[in-house]
Amino acid sequence: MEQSLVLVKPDGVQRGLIGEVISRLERRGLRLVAAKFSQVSQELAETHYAIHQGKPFYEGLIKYITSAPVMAMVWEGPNAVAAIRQTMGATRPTEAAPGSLRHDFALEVGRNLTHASDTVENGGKEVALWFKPQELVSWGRDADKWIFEK
Ligand code: DAT
Ligand code: MG
Repeated sequence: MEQSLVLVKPDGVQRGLIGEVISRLERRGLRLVAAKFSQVSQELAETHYAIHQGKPFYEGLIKYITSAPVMAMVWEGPNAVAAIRQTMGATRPTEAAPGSLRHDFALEVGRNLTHASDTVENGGKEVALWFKPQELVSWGRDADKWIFEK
């Protein structure tokens, strides 16, 4: 099953939006696999955002993600990566589709509430970076057959 890392970033946690993010993903039909509330270390932040190293916003990004706790989760489902990115909305809140989280709750790219993996391959890598294999729960939901076609 396709999996994505999802983070409710420090602004989302401080603004009391953890429940809103979880609610939207649950409502969409995605299945929760793992969750932990934690303070992100400098080392984890730098590894997670290694691809952005050297960009003008990099230092601010690391400061932001390490500034307060985050809610880190793994969600799965058919087309989970694309579905979750759509539920989050475009990186820049002013370009995010109406009804998406970033549209409905954010204004600035540097305070855009959430992170979600951008490809299936990165989903796998990010899940492995943030969670130990034994922290991932493999389970069946009674409603799965009404949400997942196969
Ligand atoms: P996304 O989080 O939608 O995957 P990304 O991977 O391109 O976006 O960038 C990671 C984060 O870095 C993004 O959520 C917010 C920040 N960011 C990206 N581009 C930025 C910019 N031009 N100015 C400030 N922050 C930026
Ligand atoms: Mg990204």
